[in-house]
Amino acid sequence: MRSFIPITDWKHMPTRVILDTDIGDDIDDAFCLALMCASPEIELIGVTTVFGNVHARGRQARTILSLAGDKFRSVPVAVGCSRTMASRPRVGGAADAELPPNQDAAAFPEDRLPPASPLHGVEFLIRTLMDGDGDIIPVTIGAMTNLAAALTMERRLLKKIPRIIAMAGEFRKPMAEWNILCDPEAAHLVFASGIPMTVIPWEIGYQVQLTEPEVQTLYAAARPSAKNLADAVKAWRGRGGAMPSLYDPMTAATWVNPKLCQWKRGTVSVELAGRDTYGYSPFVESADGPHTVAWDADRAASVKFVLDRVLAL
Ligand SMILES: [Ca+2]
Repeated sequence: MRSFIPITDWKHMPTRVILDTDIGDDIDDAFCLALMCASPEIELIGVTTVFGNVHARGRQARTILSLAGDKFRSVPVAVGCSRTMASRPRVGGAADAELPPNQDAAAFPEDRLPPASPLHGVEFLIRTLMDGDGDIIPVTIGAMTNLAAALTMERRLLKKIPRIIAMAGEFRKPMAEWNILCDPEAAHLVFASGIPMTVIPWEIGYQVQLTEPEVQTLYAAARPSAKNLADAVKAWRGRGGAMPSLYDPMTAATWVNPKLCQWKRGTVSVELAGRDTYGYSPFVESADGPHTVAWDADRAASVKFVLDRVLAL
């Protein structure tokens, strides 16, 4: 077994990011978007939505941005792919584009929001990344359909994207993690692209779960952004959610402070052929692999980092 890689390997720049999200189902996307707005180390230059009801997801994203302050109201939100590339139907879950996400009660109606970007999410990704200086990092916290489609349509992106940060996969338990399971073919295209990736697996969110007193801290918040996040948590819990696990916000939290986790390097692949292992994501350690994966998180420090920032937004 290889040892954990040193934190000194990290490059903190660039910090311009596009967030690609399935906000509205699990609650952690809302935490992630709020955390990005609350983090001066990150410049959020766009949001794309993916999977199922992408229009309602975009409305929730624009709600969070509009509450985060004037400079975020103009951040473009582009609606992306509702359907996936997956070769097999996914068991369970709401991929139906007609179903509202469970946190829809926390999203403003359309007439209270800045308009969505006129571009499709995939087009937004291609144009923004190609127009950049090779310094823009896509952060994917849902199915990877938009990013895989962008890489397929515009192969020059392979040289334009310096790194991808993803919440995806699981390397220690025999399971298909949700974001990969929603579209394994897309995840395969992204992981096999050769672009360096920083990966937050399912295990990290499992380790970094809020407690009831921590949720109550959020419920007691007075600031509009934090109150809206509390409303989203309440809507999510009212629809069967239990305790928020901070899978998605650990992408942004560890980009700002990598010491929140220990890390390994190697190669992640996506299983597409197995009868019972479709969507599994095996990880093989190596010193020069393209993928840096989080292995263990400091729960207390991670929760404090995320809550302190979103409560102050
Ligand atoms: Ca997500």
